[in-house]
Amino acid sequence: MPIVFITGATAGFGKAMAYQFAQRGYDIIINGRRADRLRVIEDDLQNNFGVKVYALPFDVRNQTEVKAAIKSLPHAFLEIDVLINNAGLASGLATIQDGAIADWDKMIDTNIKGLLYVSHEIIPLMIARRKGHIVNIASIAGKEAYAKGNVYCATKHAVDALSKAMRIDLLPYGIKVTNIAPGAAETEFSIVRLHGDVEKAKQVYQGFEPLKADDIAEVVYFAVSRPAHVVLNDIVITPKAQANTTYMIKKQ
Ligand code: NDP
Ligand code: 8X3
Repeated sequence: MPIVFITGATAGFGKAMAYQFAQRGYDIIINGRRADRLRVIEDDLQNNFGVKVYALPFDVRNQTEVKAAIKSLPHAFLEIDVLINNAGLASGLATIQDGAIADWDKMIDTNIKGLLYVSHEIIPLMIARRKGHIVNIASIAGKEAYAKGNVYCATKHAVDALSKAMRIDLLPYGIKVTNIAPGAAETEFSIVRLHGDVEKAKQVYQGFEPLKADDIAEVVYFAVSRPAHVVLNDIVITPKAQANTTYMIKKQ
């Protein structure tokens, strides 16, 4: 069975992708910091879909932890066919002059450095097999900046650039790279961005129908399941009400 490694699978897109790939018979490595959630998902996937699941809790920001965790994978899970770099977050929504350094560090460390740390450990395994597919979850925020999005947008522009760069560097090894750029999707994303303010987070998605985590998971599975000679390079997905990062029609 093919193996998919999903970072940030305790919630949102990552969790939906774990279910999507399990339904299609993939064995799955799931990551996130909340180990209790990983255990529940691991049991559920194994019981419902009969696939092999390995819960691998670690913080993508900690390079030592990332390296040790991936090194500890059992032999049966080392032939990773698909890496989905999904773990990420926005922290704070503020103008550049009002931004908090702690928020900036968190976003840069998770969205850019975390993605690099995980990729650094898994790419050699793919190169050795001359095959693999890396899916980077970027954002529409990586296509255009928007008010108060500054550093989050910068991190997602970096993901966009890394997808392009990986595609070039990994071309000789037959490794595919797909960049996924979603618009507004209702997950735990806004709760995290707004530092736990659940009510304010709900308001972000009022007046229009946002994307759901499953909408993204379906597209990721579609991209990964194309024939061997086909690569979907870059996919922007928005809800119908959203034209770009700034122009959105909301009903009052
Ligand atoms: P959620 O907050 O629902 O999920 C984020 C996931 O990332 C969680 O599983 C979380 O797990 C994990 N994560 C966060 N930090 C770390 C870390 N340091 N180490 C390991 N795992 C971590 O958000 P989404 O599902 O919406 O977000 C997934 C990705 O999609 C992110 O990269 C986000 O930027 C991007 N995105 C989201 C959009 C949206 O509108 N929702 C639109 C465009 C892109 P845990 O807390 O257990 O560690
Ligand atoms: C999340 C979508 O538009 O809030 O990446 O930045 S947006």
